[in-house]
Amino acid sequence: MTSKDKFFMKLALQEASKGGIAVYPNPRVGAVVVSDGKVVSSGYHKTFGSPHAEFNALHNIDKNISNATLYVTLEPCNHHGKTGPCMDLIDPKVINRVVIGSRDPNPLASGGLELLKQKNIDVEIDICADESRQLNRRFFTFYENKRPYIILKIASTMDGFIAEDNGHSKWITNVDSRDSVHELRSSCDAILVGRKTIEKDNPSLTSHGKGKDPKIIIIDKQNRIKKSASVFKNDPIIFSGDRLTNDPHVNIKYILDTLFQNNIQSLMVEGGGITFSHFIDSKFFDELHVYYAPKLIGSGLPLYHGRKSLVDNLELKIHKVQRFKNDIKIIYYKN
Ligand code: AOF
Ligand code: ZN
Repeated sequence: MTSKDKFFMKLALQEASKGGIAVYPNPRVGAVVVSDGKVVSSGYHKTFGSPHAEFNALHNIDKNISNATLYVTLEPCNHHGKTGPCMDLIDPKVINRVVIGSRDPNPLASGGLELLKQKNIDVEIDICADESRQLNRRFFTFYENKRPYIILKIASTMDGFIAEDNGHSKWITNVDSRDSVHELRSSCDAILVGRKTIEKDNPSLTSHGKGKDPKIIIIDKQNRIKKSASVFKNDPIIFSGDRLTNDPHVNIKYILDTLFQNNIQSLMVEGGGITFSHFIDSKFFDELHVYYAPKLIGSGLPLYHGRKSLVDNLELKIHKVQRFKNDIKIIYYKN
């Protein structure tokens, strides 16, 4: 690694982050070409299905340069997907060194690293790997853990209740908070709730026009859900008694395996309290989004139904605190 490698990789990461949500479910990838210590070209993956970062950085560089270094935040792909393999674009006469942020965890696309070495190109790996992985948390979690990236969302009063004693939870938080939930839904491939949430609130679980709607997943262990519920307009997937056991942990594992097989890269879990608690206890989650509204109700359904002590560590760290008028949202990342 040269002292400049991190510097140029950070530029490639800046390129990658321009990709935004439009590349999803692909990762955000950026590339920079450096010749004689100067950046001569750069590019990033712009939208799902469009050319990869390497193509955008390499396709119009001066072919007469030599000994250039390509910095790319993800291992160049070696597969025919929506576009050709990026490996084929890397000409050893022009590029004699490739610096890679992180290996590609997608087994269909990886393998570029070995091919670069076969082409006698110098390869450096894991330069700013943490940043590259952070930028694509959902993508890496999906392929490495073989399950969707999981966001748990809960809305609570200041005294820690998620509904009144009768189960009613419309509305704890304000309109702005709820708008932000609809946006979050639109960024996820699927949304999961327990049957009771459907019965108590009859939610649509859509993005309310904020973007695409997530696939709806319902846990209904006793096969009791009524087909008149609003969610049935959107053809939900129901996990019911014949596929579930008495062990919530086993059930969650089974549901996540099924969603992984169905290419669901991100899952939002929107309650209720029991489903939320089972996910917390199973430790199958990556982000926890808690909305707090300045309301006190004294009694009601608690946010958490499990049993823990003050010494139990949930391994959460605050990623972001947001304000929606008088509501507060805390986004925690699980380490
Ligand atoms: C790269 N450079 O800029 C990106 C890569 O469906 P496709 O053909 O676009 O391929 C998507 C896969 O390619 C994606 O899952 C990931 O493994 C890799 N993405 N690779 O070399 C890029 N976006
Ligand atoms: Zn590629």
